[in-house]
Amino acid sequence: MAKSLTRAADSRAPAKSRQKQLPASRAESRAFGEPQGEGGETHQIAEGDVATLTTAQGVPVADDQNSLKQGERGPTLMEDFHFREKIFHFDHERIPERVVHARGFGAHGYFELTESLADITRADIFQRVGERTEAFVRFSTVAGSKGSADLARDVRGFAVKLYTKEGNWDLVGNNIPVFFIQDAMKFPDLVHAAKPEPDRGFPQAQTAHDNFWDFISLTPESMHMVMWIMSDRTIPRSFRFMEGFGVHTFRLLDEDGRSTFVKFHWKPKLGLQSVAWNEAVKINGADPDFHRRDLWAAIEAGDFPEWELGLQLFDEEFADSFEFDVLDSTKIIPEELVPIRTVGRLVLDRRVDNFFAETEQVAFCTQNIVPGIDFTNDPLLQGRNFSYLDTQLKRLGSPNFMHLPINAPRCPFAHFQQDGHMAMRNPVGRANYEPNSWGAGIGGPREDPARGFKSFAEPADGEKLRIRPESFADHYSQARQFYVSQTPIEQKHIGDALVFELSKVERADIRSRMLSHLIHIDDGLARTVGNGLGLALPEPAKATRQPIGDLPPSDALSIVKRGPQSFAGRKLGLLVTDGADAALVQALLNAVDEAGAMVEIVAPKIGGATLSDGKILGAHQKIDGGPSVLYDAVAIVASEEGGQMLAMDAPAKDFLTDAFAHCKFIGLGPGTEPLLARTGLAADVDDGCISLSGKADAKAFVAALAPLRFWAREPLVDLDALET
Ligand code: HDE
Repeated sequence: MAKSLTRAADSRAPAKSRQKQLPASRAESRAFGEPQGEGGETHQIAEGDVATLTTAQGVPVADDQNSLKQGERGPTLMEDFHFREKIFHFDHERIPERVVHARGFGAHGYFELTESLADITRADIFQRVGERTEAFVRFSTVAGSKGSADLARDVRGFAVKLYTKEGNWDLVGNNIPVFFIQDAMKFPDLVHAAKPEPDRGFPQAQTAHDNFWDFISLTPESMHMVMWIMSDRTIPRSFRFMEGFGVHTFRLLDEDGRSTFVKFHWKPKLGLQSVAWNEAVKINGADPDFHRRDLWAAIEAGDFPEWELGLQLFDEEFADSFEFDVLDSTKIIPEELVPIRTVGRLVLDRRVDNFFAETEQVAFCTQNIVPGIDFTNDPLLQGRNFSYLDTQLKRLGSPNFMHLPINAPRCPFAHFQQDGHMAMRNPVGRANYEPNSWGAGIGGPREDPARGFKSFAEPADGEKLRIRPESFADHYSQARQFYVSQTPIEQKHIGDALVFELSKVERADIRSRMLSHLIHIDDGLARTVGNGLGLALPEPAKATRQPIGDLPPSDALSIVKRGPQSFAGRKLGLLVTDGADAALVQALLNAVDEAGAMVEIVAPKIGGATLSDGKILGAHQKIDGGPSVLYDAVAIVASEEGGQMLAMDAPAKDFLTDAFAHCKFIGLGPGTEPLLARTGLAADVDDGCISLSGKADAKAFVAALAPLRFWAREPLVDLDALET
């Protein structure tokens, strides 16, 4: 039986039976209300046991339905400690959401080293090939609130906490390798401009408004980032199909303190994939939790998402000869110039048990680094090193946030920090200061000059200045390099996105100012956007430095060029009706399963469809709840009567027309002619619409899904294409 069907059953199984699928060690350690008692012993709930409800103080509760009243219809009594405790705790359930990256989703996993870096760094995590280090990863959008939709056009956070044997290392990155600004001083301005406008409190989770583009158009250093955020990178298909980047240049330090510069890259095993903008808008309505659900479902199904860790390593000599400053976070180092060395893999194999305890309370801090890794003077990174610790105190409310299990190191730790709100683990022993003469045991820990963290001995001298270095001054060359590295369809999407966003900007002078920058990036792009906005090209913006016009294109910057090789990890939406050809349906399920992909059955009724063999095939979605935007590709298999029915159903028609408009591959099985006729698509059937006349066609159909989209169709279904 195909994976999908097992999965459907799983997702509806009661919590207890799902628990059984967890790795044995975790299932065993699951406890109710742990830890309790000094020895940390826990009250395990055995299979079949029902725990007695208690107050937080452990008092058994007799009645949790009614508050204590004076008389049958009388006032509620103050002495009802159970009621007061329950409401008090409820009233305090919320903590401040993150000021940025509020909407996120996390999962546990591990990092495994595949190549030793012992000659380059003393970092313990990079020493022994095959060794695994526990990891927690949180993906996020940046601008939206906690409750905003997943498919906002936005940068995605890609924050990785690695619980190494020598302390926690947080690599707090994004899915885009550059940033908007060069100096942390401008971060509050950038975020204010991107967030809802302060007088009206909207728009939510969108950059398509005046304040954002006003700030951006007045900040030329953001132009490289603008190319990335207007590309399909900001509407990823799921977290599993995104790259991650450490963004800044860091240092690796060997035993002797010698430094090698490094940039960190996460490369998804499944390749890169994004959705179309019109699709993103509709996904947000159909399933605002699309990305969360995807990660959760993949892990539950055992399709563990995986990334390779790649390093770009280079020395001072390269840094000095490179056209741009390696401390400038608005620049990349093209992979063609410094190739990526793959040294490990990151696998996410365990979902969280509790969203709040883990995903919400996890506290990433860029200054969490370990011996063998160090910062550079990138002014953005330096500012971040202040900001993250500060924000965690505000958000989590206590300097003891590292006592929370998700934030605590997994290696031994010992220090003299004590007390404060929620201190769960004060140091034991007689001495809480150092130096002391109390000796081993009660005297507490001592520093270790050999093993301890040492900063790179970078010479620093100079005047105190508030300036932007001259070496940061070129804002357009790499923006152009990104643009010319894209395939024509991706270039079109960048143009479309700019026209869409700027069309939401009310002030024409802001639109025009943006155009004045685009002229420096690409003349054709500037004309396309000007045309799309109905705006004449203005004078070019004043450039602080003359751009380098001929940086070579880099294939690594294109999603399409780095797309997947197969349908693995993707999802087919299979629309069936009563009487549909059972052999064909089964062949499709098998072929998708063999490809390592998933299927969701969509049917007119959630109870499923009775196929031609008389058996009922359960549905995952009723057709109104399973629009084609939720799938990477679709197929329709109907009976003659079922096909007639679909042809008069608006959601069924949308299923087909949206899939067509979003350039998806469409499997057209028996019974689809009436639907094609009623939607007016009969004459438009192209090579992306693949006929499924019987079970023999299933394998070839799934093999054809590898490129994911039939982009050749886009110019025929999109008005913007006519205008370029
Ligand atoms: Fe962040 N950023 N950031 N940021 N950032 C936060 O920390 C900040 C920047 C990134 O899943 C905050 O815990 C400053 C670049 C991620 O919990 C805050 C500057 C990159 C996450 C903060 C930057 C990031 C954050 C808000 C400019 C990519 C989510 C909540 C110098 C390399 C982590 C929090 C998670 C979160 C400050 C710029 C990535 C306020 C001052 C560049 C993935 O501390």
